[in-house]
Amino acid sequence: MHAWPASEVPALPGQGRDLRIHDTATGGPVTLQPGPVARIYVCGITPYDATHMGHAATYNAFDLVQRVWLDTKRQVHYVQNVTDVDDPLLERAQRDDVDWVELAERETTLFREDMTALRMLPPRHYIGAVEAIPGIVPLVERLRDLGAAYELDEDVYFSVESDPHFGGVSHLDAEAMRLLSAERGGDPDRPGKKNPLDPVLWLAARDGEPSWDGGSLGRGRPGWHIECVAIALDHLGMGFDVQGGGSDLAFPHHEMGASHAQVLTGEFPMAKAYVHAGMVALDGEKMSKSKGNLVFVSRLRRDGVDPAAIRLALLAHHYRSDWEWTDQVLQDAVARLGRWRSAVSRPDGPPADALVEEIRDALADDLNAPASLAAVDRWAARQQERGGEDTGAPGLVSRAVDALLGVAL
Ligand code: 5CA
Ligand code: ZN
Repeated sequence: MHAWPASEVPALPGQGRDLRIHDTATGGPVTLQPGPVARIYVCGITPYDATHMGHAATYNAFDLVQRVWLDTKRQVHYVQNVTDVDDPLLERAQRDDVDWVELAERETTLFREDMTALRMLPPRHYIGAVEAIPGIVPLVERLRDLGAAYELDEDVYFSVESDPHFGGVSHLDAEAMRLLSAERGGDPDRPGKKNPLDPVLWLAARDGEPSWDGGSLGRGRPGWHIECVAIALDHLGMGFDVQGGGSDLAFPHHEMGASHAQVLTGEFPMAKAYVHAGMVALDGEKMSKSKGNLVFVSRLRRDGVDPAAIRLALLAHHYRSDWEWTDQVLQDAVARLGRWRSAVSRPDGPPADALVEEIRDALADDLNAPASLAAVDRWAARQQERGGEDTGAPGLVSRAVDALLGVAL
């Protein structure tokens, strides 16, 4: 699949710091020291509805990861998937009586437009589940040959007990895992499974559902976790730097994915850090396509909201906190954007070299975007109160805010 166009990242004087980030697996901060090419996999959308503020907040967090790395003069190899075949997509297509392929294409197109408008850097490889199927089948076959997968009726399941590290991403107890598995696409109550948590790797063809040639597995379609593993291993290999997504992906998705990959390769760990963004809520409940309590990026754009203000609204919250979208959040962001634009449009201002370092320090410290906004606020306020004589400062601030925060002033 094609991704979306990249916005330019201005070069800044000096160099940023190595990123220290919270890792769900170890439960604490890790300082990542990638090679010259940092490797990141971020789980993509299931395209059955438009991009909402929750999605946008999660992609914003991982966009910042890339910007911090780019500022350390590394390259970034970023991979993202599109879950363009899965139960929720097929169910929505059936409910609305639309073709599932058309639904997925339409929503993926809209997602690309939203990401472009928000200046999110595009992945180098943007891969759909359907196009990944030829790579998924041999992995499932290999898991079966290793004794880590078994058949139930004609479906193929992964045996979680085959990975000695299973549980090491989310650290949940069995009961919590069971509940979350039932909530998030698993089938813990299906009779005949070796362990109720075992996730499906390959689902045999069902009437009225799309299916593909699965070689020795028979016709069918892939399970959710193996999709991301196949794409990540194909394009990044084991031991990549960051596996990212919202906190609702820690279990089962990232737990299962890590186990699949670790059993397949015999290597540990799949990722050096498992990074999870908090959940954005609306009216007290997690924003979710299944609940329908959504604020869409595309809707705000259609209403004339500047995408830079949407981005500032996201940046005003620490990526790890759960927060609530309100009109006030947006109004505050619009006001801040106005103040910043007016500040950088003046011919001079207070020197800004220290500000650039403050933004760098804040972001390198577990992506503390709110602290970086506060630093820019202070510079703009100082300029407003006392002016300044540095003619290079407004341009430098504008470039730093663009390069490090993805906000075009
Ligand atoms: N296709 C799978 C991942 S392989 C999937 O979870 N798709 S999704 O469309 O449901 O979500 C896309 C990303 O947005 C995931 O990282 C998910 O954790 C995140 N996300 C979903 N809802 C919210 C929310 N309310 N707040 C923050 N992030 C969210
Ligand atoms: Zn995924």
